[in-house]
Amino acid sequence: MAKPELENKELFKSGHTACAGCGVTVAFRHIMKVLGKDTIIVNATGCSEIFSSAYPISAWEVPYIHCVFENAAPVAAGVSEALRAMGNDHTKVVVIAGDGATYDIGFGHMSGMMERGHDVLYICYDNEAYMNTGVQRSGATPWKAKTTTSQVGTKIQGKMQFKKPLTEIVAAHNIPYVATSTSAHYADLQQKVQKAKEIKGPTFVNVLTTCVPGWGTDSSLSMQYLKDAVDTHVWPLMEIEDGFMKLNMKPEKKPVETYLKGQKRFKHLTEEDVKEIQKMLDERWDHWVWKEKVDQERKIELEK
Ligand SMILES: Cc1ncc(C[n+]2csc(CCOP(=O)(O)OP(=O)(O)O)c2C)c(N)n1
Ligand SMILES: [Mg+2]
Repeated sequence: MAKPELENKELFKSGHTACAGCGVTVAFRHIMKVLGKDTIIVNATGCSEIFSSAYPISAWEVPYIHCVFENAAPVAAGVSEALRAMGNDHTKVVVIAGDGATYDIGFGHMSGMMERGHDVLYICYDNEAYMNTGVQRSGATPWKAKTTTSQVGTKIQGKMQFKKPLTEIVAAHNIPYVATSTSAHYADLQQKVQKAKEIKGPTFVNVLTTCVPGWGTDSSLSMQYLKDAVDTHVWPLMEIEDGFMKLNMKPEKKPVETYLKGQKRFKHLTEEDVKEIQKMLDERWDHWVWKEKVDQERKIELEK
């Protein structure tokens, strides 16, 4: 991937009120360095809107619209169409929304935007729960994780359902570009945002980020947990370009305990739970490696 040209000026500024060690702000800084000034941000309700845009201050150095929780995608679609009607073919419209807004509450609206083919880059920052309202479980919360609405007791131990496979669901809309990244893999994140920025039409980047109070982790370890998420194959770095999937990193697998340990939301896990999670991860990784092989061989075949 080509190295993107980065904006020297910070377009997501310090002075916001995010927690120390918040993974979301790190992602925003790097995303804005790639997007540059000719950008309109449409931000769904959630922590990011609260910590970055409490009136009368703003951390954003570009035009910014906060909209209600569920409708970031239609607002962005409207802005994008208005720009087109005005003959503006250069300003990029970018949605920034949390997992609650994307996996769950704004899901239908996002799907409609993808299906209609608007020229919008949708970035989901996935911290795996509704953090702003006090850590409620979302469709993105992993199996067994403790949240305030997936408690640990004698009958139930954490979330009983599995994480929704949103990246694959969005890819099934047959949009030109879908990718995963994390706040800690700066070069990967920047290159993917650059690629998505240059594509006309709907694109999607799903960024795993940490939440210190929500995950119950040490604020100095936010980036380490994200690196471990990739190295344990919990969150593979991938791109699905024109329908063809590619794994961007194939790290030597670390045991999943490396990632789970020290996170209070997983403190109650038994040895059996960890074994079960490891088994699921191994099966899923084998599937991805197989899928990449099939997709890439097919791509070469079609390009002949
Ligand atoms: C329709 C609607 N339902 C619920 C809320 C309350 N609410 C505001 S922020 C938020 C959590 C957002 O979660 P997420 O999108 O994951 O972002 P995060 O806070 O984790 O950054 C909730 C439930 C709301 N504002 N509107
Ligand atoms: Mg969230």
